[in-house]
Amino acid sequence: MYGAVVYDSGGGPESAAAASFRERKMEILLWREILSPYDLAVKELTLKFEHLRSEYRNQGLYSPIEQVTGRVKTIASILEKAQRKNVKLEEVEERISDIAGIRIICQFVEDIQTVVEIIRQRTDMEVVSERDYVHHMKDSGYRSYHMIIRYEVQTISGSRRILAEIQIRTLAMNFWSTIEHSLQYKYRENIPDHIREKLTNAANAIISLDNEMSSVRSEIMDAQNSSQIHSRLVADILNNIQNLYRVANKREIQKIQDEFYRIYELDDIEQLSRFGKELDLIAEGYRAQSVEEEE
Ligand code: 0O2
Repeated sequence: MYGAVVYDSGGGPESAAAASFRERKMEILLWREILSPYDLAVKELTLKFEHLRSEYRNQGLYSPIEQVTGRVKTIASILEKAQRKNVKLEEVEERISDIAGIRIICQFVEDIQTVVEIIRQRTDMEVVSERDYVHHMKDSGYRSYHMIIRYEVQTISGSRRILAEIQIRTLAMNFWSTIEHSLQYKYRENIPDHIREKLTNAANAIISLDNEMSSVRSEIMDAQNSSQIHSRLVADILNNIQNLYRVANKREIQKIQDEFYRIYELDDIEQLSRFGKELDLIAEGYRAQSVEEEE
């Protein structure tokens, strides 16, 4: 049969199974090369969104981004989607826009729009298209905001502008879609009617849950902000005390420490903040003193 027996570099005959294994290995190597820029894009984008989250938190601000995850679609899933959508292999990179996928999870529905605006304003991502499944729920009950972006990565063969998909949704929407996705995987698109019905009910419950949470959003945000301010204050105070150990005398440190425990137990953020400022002045005094001594 044509192509059934090929010859390896050693000149001996190679079995059809070995040849097909070798071809598959080459294919996998090729896919690895194709997917490499997508892997880079996922890493970079995840880092960038995570960094935004830390910037908000470090400045004591509420972050519209709660969690960020990313993945490169598996080869099997790319091939399955290409087949389902009748996409030729050479068109895969242009027609399958979620090879690189980022998921941004928010606490509240309102945060989704904030994240969308942030992405629209960025100069390192060009928004190609958007789909609002938050306000236009899919028949399945799926809700999420999708943005397809073009993103530039630098590779050893130069720069590449590739497509990536960003899915933005609330924690509650994510819970629903994760469960539904695993059922789709199990039932391969043929989810039994009684389960479908339960999923629809759950999707409606998710809408109510998100609405309920939105109605107490400002209270929740206030509580989260003060808890963040509290933990930052405590971290700064402990850091100052630790530094003072090196320069101040033991009795003074002991007094500062006792005072800290006393105020900490009062659970009063105003007093803690005042104590923190006083400690800053003491630490500043020691720093000035050590500079004078060095001179
Ligand atoms: P996976 O396994 O998550 O990668 P289209 O442009 O409409 O022809 P496409 O690209 O499927 O086709 O667009 P769409 O509908 O916006 O879906 C893109 C992704 O959104 C899907 O990717 C899913 O991740 C998610 N999604 C869409 N609909 C549903 C749904 O009903 N349930 C769940 N759980 N997720 C959904 P993939 O490649 O289908 O899957």
